Amino acid sequence: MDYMTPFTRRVNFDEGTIPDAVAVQERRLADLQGMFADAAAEAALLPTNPLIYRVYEATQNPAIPGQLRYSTTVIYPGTVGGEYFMTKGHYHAQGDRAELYLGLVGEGYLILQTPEGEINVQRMTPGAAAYVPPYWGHRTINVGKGNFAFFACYPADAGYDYGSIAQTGFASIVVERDGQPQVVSNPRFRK
Ligand code: PAN
Ligand code: ZN
Repeated sequence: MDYMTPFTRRVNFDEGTIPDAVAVQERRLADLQGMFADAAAEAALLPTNPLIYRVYEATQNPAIPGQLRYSTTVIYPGTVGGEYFMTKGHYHAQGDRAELYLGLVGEGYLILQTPEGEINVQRMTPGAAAYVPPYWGHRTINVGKGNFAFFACYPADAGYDYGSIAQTGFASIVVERDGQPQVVSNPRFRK
């Protein structure tokens, strides 16, 4: 038996970062082009191409059954035409793979959607352990004034299907109304 060597990575609970991450991915507005409901507001912001979020990957564990990977995501505060900064969102390429999120810093929403377009929203604050069941697409949204960060642990072979979300969007979006987050239907949702 070729045993894998155990290891530990430290999560910074104040920042929501993984300082010794094996990879850090940056997602800017250009990477989310076409995903915000207000196309004009998105186009107006595009020249400055703001940083929306970073993903700190703790591992590059092999993408095979039985292995796990874990990471943190830090979403910066801001809106595009009143719609809060958010992740691209995805289904798992292997749809039956679940995932666990744990809120670390700030306040966010986890919005989930079935392939049939059913929506579910979970509020995430530090300590909230939110379960993403098999088959639900998922996106996180920073609805606070500061950074929103969470930890994620998922089967290493889950993979990412970004294409479905890029095509249809989520049926609901989260916008700022009178300074408060509000879940409203997405005018650009294509089923
Ligand atoms: C998370 C996400 C991370 C970034 O680790 O990948 O928060 O979101 P996007 O992948 O949608 O850009 C996860 O759900 N992994 O499966
Ligand atoms: Zn996922």
